[in-house]
Amino acid sequence: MFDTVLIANRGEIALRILRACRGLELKVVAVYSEADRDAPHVRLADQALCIGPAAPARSYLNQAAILAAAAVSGAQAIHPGYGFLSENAGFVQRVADAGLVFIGPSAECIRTMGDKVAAKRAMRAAGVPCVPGPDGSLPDDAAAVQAIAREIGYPVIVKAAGGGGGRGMRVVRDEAALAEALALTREEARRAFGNPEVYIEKFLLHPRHVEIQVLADAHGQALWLGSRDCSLQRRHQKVLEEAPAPGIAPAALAAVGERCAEACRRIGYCGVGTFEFLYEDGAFFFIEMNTRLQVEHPVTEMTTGIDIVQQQLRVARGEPLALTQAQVDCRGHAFECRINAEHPETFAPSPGRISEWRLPGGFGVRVDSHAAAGYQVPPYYDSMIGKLVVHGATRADALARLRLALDEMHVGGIATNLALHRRLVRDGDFAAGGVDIHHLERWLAAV
Ligand code: MV4
Repeated sequence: MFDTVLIANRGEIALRILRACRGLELKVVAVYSEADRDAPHVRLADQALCIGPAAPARSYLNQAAILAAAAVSGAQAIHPGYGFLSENAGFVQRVADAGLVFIGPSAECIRTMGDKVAAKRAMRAAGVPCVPGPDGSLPDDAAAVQAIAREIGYPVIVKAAGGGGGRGMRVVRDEAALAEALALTREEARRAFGNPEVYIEKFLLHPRHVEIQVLADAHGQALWLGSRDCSLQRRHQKVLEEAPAPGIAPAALAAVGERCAEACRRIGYCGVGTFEFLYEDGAFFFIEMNTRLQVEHPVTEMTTGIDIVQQQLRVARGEPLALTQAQVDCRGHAFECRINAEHPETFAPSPGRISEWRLPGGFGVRVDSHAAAGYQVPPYYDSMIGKLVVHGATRADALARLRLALDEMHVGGIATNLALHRRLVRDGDFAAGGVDIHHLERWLAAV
């Protein structure tokens, strides 16, 4: 079906995808910006094409340049990685129209999930538990909205249908603040997403962010690959993730996981995806679905033993899933620390030349990174330079291994968040497991 894959991404994920392609004996075409000439995946690829200047809008987001690179290189498939064009339904359509395979779900599935109102309606209809609130977007009539909010009960949250990932939302504490919040969110949504539609939900005060990884083929089969807890975040940027979500009964996870897999079957989903939930007081509430490979996929790989990127390539190739739900066995516990080139106090990006790069190792330790000694971290992109992933038989074993690995790791020449991770993994609340989405910001304010 295809034997050559174009990787429309950069950094650690481009290298990760290249390795998965190699494992399936697929040829690789790298596309790179002028800032990424010396990237390792560019060197390792069978062919490499420069697609433009450093600015993402002129390279990794330049759809015409990427399609042209596929045409001249003979690539028959495009892997978008995460970010950039990975959830752009228009791009997926153009890829299909060019007779190429997009390694990911259909444009239609991406479009549905990109509209958070449509996504929630589809998931509720498929039996996925959602945050309390009406199924549609809000009317213009202020009195009608007041009645809806009263019915839900304050506090509520107003969210843009075109938003997601923390963009375009506003918490409303009481009726007095409702009208203005609604108007502001609508106006922001119109400007930022070109869609003024907004919807309303009960605002949960202390939830955890728990997500379910799914994998579906083009033949109507779908699996869930366990849970992850991504509650440790700052300003909607995840910092440290783990699998499985700690302290939740396996039967409760299985119940929600089964709902997610069934929802995939219902909407004809193909590829990998993630159902994001808020988890509070023992209940799951769906908020959004990500229709891409995620940064934190390795913790799921470590606990299931499944190469998620290879599976993604296989289902895109039209292969039926070769494993059943009963064969998905989540073993032990895994953590991932996102290693960022950033100032330890201000969190401002800290690009520059890496002078020293010492990696940890040993049993159960994995580092996904494109960096090395001498590597120049460009200022144009995300500041993540690698992911430290550890696995252990139990959460305590994995945490002990993580502490040692963080102590072993050393990056010189640029500022990183390694010191933050070292302190965080010694925090008593984190060690106990199950902290909420506000924990990290509270902790940072206190220390
Ligand atoms: C919420 C919420 C509380 N109640 N929805 C933020 C990102 C976007 N995916 C949804 N978000 C939230 N939605 C209701 N009804 C709290 C958040 C939220 C959050 C969610 C997940 C991870 C981190 C977060 C940080 C702040 C707020």
